[in-house]
Amino acid sequence: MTPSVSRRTLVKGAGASFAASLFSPVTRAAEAAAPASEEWSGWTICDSCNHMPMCGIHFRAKGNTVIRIENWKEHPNHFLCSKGISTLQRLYNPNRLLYPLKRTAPKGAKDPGWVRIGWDEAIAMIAKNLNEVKAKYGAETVLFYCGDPKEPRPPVMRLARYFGSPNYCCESSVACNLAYVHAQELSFGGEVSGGPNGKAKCTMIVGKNGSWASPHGFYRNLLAQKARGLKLIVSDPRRTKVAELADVHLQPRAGTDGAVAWGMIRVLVKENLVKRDFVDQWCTGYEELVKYCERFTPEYVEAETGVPAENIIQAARLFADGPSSMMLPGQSIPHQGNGCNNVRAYSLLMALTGNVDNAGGSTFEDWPEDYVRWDEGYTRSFIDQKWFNEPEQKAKRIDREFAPVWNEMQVLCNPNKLPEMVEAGRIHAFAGFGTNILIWPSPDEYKAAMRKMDFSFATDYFYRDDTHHDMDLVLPAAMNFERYAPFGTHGRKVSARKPVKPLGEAWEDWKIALTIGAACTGDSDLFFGGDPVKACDSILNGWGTSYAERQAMLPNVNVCEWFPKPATEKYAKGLLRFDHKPGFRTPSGKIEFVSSVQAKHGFPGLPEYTPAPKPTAEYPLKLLNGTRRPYITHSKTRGDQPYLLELEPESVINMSPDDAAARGIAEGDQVWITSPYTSKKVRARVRVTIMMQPGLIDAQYGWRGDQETQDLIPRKGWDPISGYPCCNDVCVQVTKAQA
Ligand SMILES: Nc1nc2c(c(=O)[nH]1)N[C@H]1C(S)=C(S)[C@@H](COP(=O)(O)OP(=O)(O)OC[C@H]3O[C@@H](n4cnc5c(=O)[nH]c(N)nc54)[C@H](O)[C@@H]3O)O[C@H]1N2
Ligand SMILES: Nc1nc2c(c(=O)[nH]1)N[C@H]1C(S)=C(S)[C@@H](COP(=O)(O)OP(=O)(O)OC[C@H]3O[C@@H](n4cnc5c(=O)[nH]c(N)nc54)[C@H](O)[C@@H]3O)O[C@H]1N2
Ligand code: SF4
Ligand SMILES: [Mo]
Repeated sequence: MTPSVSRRTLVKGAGASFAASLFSPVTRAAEAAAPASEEWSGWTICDSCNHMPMCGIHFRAKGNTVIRIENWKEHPNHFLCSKGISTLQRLYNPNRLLYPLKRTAPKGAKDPGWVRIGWDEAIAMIAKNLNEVKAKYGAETVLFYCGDPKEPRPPVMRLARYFGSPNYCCESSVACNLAYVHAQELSFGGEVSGGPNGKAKCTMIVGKNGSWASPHGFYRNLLAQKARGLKLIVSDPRRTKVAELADVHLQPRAGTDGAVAWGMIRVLVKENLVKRDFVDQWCTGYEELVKYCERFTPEYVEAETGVPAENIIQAARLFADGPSSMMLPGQSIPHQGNGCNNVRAYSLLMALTGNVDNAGGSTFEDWPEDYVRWDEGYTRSFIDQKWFNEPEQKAKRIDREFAPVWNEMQVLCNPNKLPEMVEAGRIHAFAGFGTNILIWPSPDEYKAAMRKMDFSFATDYFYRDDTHHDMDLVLPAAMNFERYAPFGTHGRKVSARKPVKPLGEAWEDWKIALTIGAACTGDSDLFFGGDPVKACDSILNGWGTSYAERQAMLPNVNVCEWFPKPATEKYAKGLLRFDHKPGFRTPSGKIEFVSSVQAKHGFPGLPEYTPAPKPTAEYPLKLLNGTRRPYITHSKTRGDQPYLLELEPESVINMSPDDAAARGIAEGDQVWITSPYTSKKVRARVRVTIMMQPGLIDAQYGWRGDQETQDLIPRKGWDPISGYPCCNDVCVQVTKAQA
């Protein structure tokens, strides 16, 4: 903290009284605003790619203006990428939404007639409308939703809870990586994974391109581990930077991973590489597994997946010679019709080789019992997770029929059938925080659903016409440089921020959610008087610390002793189950090769393999609709951070040299993409690259107008175990556009 700022520190209560008496008060941005001539240091977390934990930003400000951003060198993730650096352009983008807007024209009108209103009017309007819908149709007909922004989630979930709607959803229950966690929970009762670490002899990375999608440390660590002799298996149809380091690069046809995994399982069984003592004591369903794997002979697997038989055998042997760890896919394979089962099949390799919660293998998180990740509410008590898990609440959720396994297992509701649910009268109002309708296949159907709502609002950094056009209210959210909440957790380390004051009349999402909660319920205490810092302290005080204490430590980010020290074999020590008995958090207490929850809902309990849609003469190319690029995040960074738009100003698809040559396409040519599911033609430019194998192209979704690839994906054939759309299971044709 610079002297110029500490002079202006205001002595004002911050959170629970014990914290306030123990520690100095929180420095509030409003009070800290220094004269324009004085420079001071602030600290925040980057939210530009939303993978977690995020990178720390140290900034320099003059008065209330951020003038420079730098690496926060004491932070665990301290190297900023191009997206992080350009968040400064986003902060001062002249198009930012800075005032609450209310529509004055009827929904569906070409011009919504937006007018600026004050916060008092906006909050009163929200409370009145949501409570009216609740009285008329039931609280559960209000859908609370957070998009990819992870930071608003805990208070929005608390708002849904005390408003009384179990229909709380977020982007992670639309798509993203929660289906991978879901797949793991079905077999292991929790997430078990392991990046390349110092004790691993072998690591297998499946459908994950960490060199681009989680850049901090991932690639450097991988290089270091390779240098000390780590064996690396990578499964990825593309030749990524990660795959280029592999000892065995399995390059299956997209969508065929289940066959690869079962082929490896069969090798373990046939070559007596299964750790029988571990399997007999801790797993169920081994006999069924042995029987089912029979059909996945190396010859069949080679024909089905395109992976040479000897590579399957070599990969299985390498993995069995552990300790071995496994990193399973974030969003790639889960976005396939058989995604969950394909992930589950791979994950069983860990159990079969005894590489579960062991040194050098894959481990469960070392978390206190009450803790859940910050994107899921921080603590079970903050969001009252028990309430969401009551059967009575589960029965009111809109995912109960179309994704019953998900409904039973997951606390977050899956909203992918929103259009159908609005049509059926099961959803009447929408409360969105950072919402983007372009994340869904056939976005027009979601736009139409929004138009039919009795009432809807969203908070955002920008006005997005695609999403907001037919809403009743659009509210300005403060950006990461301008907010206190949430605090950060990075393993056992906990960080606070020192922000600038929001521009215009933007409010922190936490303040918006808490203020709406207080207004809807009439209980201000339940929502901390609308104060994000007090809400953070309600969690942090339980951890023996406070926001003020963490802020006073800046720039240091220290361990919070509430988090237990890392341990292995937690399952044997009774550290995983809520009843503290040895075993796993599954219904049987064992690792379930045959999932009892899947079986209960009428699905095969084993993660069986279902072949993915295959290319045809008319649509000969498989499309990966949404692989990450290092300089783009989804739909949002492009116009918001103009520097990034300069790097890739329009939709670019990657294509193999063979496919390009066969179509007379050269690097930079404009093309049309067509699919069997729409009459629309989608425009793109081509990059010709050996990263792609013949028969495969990749694209970025979320471009607007005729570059939007979401229309190419069907609204059927979705994964029945997760209810996720099959963004990566589509076959298309590409033709060169006439000059
Ligand atoms: N075809 C296809 N579809 C996909 C995917 C794919 O790979 N292919 N990926 C899926 C995945 S993994 C994801 S994560 C989703 C992407 O999830 P989205 O929700 O689409 O993420 P963004 O495009 O980042 O858009 C989020 C919106 O929130 C706003 N915003 C950003 N930060 C904040 C904030 O802190 N507060 C508020 N109030 N607003 C904010 C942004 O301005 C933007 O309008 O898309 C999914 N859909
Ligand atoms: N730069 C940047 N970083 C991001 C994001 C971003 O938008 N931009 N988004 C963030 C979000 S929300 C998410 S969910 C994560 C996603 O992080 P990742 O899941 O690592 O993202 P992808 O780049 O899609 O990497 C997936 C890899 O899987 C491969 N793949 C696709 N289909 C298959 C298949 O059938 N089998 C196998 N074995 N592999 C397959 C693809 O070729 C690709 O290389 O990234 C996060 N980080
Ligand atoms: S990797 Fe880049 S965009 Fe993602 S949190 Fe770090 S700096 Fe921000
Ligand atoms: Mo995601």
